Amino acid sequence: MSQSKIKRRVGKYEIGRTIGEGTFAKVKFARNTETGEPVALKILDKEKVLKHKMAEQIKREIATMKLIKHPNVVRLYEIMGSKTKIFIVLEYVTGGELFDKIVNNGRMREDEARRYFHQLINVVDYCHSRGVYHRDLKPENLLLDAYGNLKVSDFGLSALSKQVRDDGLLHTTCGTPNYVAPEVLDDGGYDGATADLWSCGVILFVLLAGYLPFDDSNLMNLYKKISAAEFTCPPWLSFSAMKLITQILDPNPMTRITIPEILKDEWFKKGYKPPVFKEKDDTNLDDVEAVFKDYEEHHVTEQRDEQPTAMNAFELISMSKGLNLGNLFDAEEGFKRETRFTSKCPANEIIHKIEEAAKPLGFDVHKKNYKMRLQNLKAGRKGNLNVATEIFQVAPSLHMVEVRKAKGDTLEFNTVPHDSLITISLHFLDVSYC
Ligand code: ISQ
Repeated sequence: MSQSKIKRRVGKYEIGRTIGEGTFAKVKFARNTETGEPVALKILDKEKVLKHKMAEQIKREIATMKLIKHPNVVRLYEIMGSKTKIFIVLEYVTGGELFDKIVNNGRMREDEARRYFHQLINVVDYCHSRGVYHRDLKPENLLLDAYGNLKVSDFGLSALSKQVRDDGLLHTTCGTPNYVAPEVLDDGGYDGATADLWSCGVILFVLLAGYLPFDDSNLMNLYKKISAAEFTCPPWLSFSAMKLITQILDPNPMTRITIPEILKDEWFKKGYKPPVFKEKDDTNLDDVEAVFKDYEEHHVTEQRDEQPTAMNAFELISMSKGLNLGNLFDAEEGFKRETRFTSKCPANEIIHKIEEAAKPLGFDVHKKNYKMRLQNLKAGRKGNLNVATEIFQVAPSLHMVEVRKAKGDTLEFNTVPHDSLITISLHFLDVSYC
């Protein structure tokens, strides 16, 4: 927050707030200034990509992704490069993460879970038939559009889910591997198709049970449970759902059920409609070539305009889900990947109160201008939980505080300690939710 706001532009895109973060990429909300269309902009640091010798893999994966056009996959529109960065322009979806539904409402009814599972299997089948494997299917990659349809992100971009650990080396899995197939954990080479199916089985289990099939605070025990496929179905599961899950969560990839077999399964077949979509094959890969050959004449310019504005009503609306102002002011919505509230307190006081609330909860607090990063030193299920907060001025005496998961587990973010932090901050501040 400041009296003047920096507006960043990359080529024809005006860059907004951060909506996601990973090791190699930051995802920002952006708007195409020519068409007004909102997009998600994945920003990679060229130096980081080169340092880890990932340019070839990322180039190959981006080129493949451009060819994937499926109604349930987040579209990759184009890629651009500047002197120091690579920008991947993606479809922007507004419905949040699928698993927020579980966090807010608990497990799903079988018909609802089946509808999402149909869409997931359709995507996985389509991508596998084109030789594209996800290799990191997990809740963060399962988004929803404004109509409640599944949109899988990062299909084929497995390089971006690699992690740089403290040893400086790249690792494919990081934190606890709740969704990862046993053969992937074994590290002895695996087939991408059967491994993706295992992750689909874990996802189906969570939708129907409301909790994970394999979980243990001790990593070794968790590995053992996954390797032995040691899980128990909850008593409310129908026999046919239980049968399908058991066939998917088969620790032996050679005998694990295949997609053609799933399509014939009794539980799966109920209400299934094969996907119908028109695929226009007008994809051009010149932009991918230009970025990775680093043609200077193709570099987009990064501009920063100093604007004497605080956040206006349009920006506020754009931060709510779609154009639904109800979401902006609905206090009952519960906690998600991000939560916003407003306060009439001065910005410095808001920062001070959040810091006061965060420290006893085990957060290490880093402050920079009106942004804060709260790092939970007690490791969560997916490594340290990081929470980013940012303060925006909405009116001279009104601020909006955004609290966002920066790293870690969605389920954990939505329970302790994030909600304790918000509850305590709310107690100190004169607030209402956005
Ligand atoms: C598209 N829309 C919203 C959020 C996103 C996060 C990551 C990748 C794509 C996205």
